[in-house]
Amino acid sequence: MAAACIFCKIIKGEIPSMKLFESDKTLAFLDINPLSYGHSLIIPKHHGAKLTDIPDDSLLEILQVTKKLAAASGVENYNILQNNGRAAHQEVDHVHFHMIPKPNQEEGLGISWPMK
Ligand code: IU
Repeated sequence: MAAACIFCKIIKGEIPSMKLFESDKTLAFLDINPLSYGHSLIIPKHHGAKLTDIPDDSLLEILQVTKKLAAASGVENYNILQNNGRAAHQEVDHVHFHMIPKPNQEEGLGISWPMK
């Protein structure tokens, strides 16, 4: 845990979030500024800024949780996005995977892309 990290504060419950899933290694919650309905963040509880800072077992669980989260929500079309570094639009220095549902084209809606 990093004292000043906002996602560590969310993990500790010091900042509220809309939690979707929690285990000893992983937390999933709704993004506060969603690009589409259901935009979620799946994060390791282990603090690390970059993908290379996160243990492999934690990364594996994140992908498993992301898959189950999409299936449980009935989301069939979605993007998984993980940004590393400012030039790649990383704003929060605690590794996070975005799960961004992509509404049906027929509905005339779309996520903004690229992010930000
Ligand atoms: P990025 O990959 O670091 O650019 O994404 C950061 C995301 O974290 C972005 O989509 C924010 O809306 C989201 N977020 C959040 O859900 N809750 C917060 O308190 C903060 C950022 I700060």
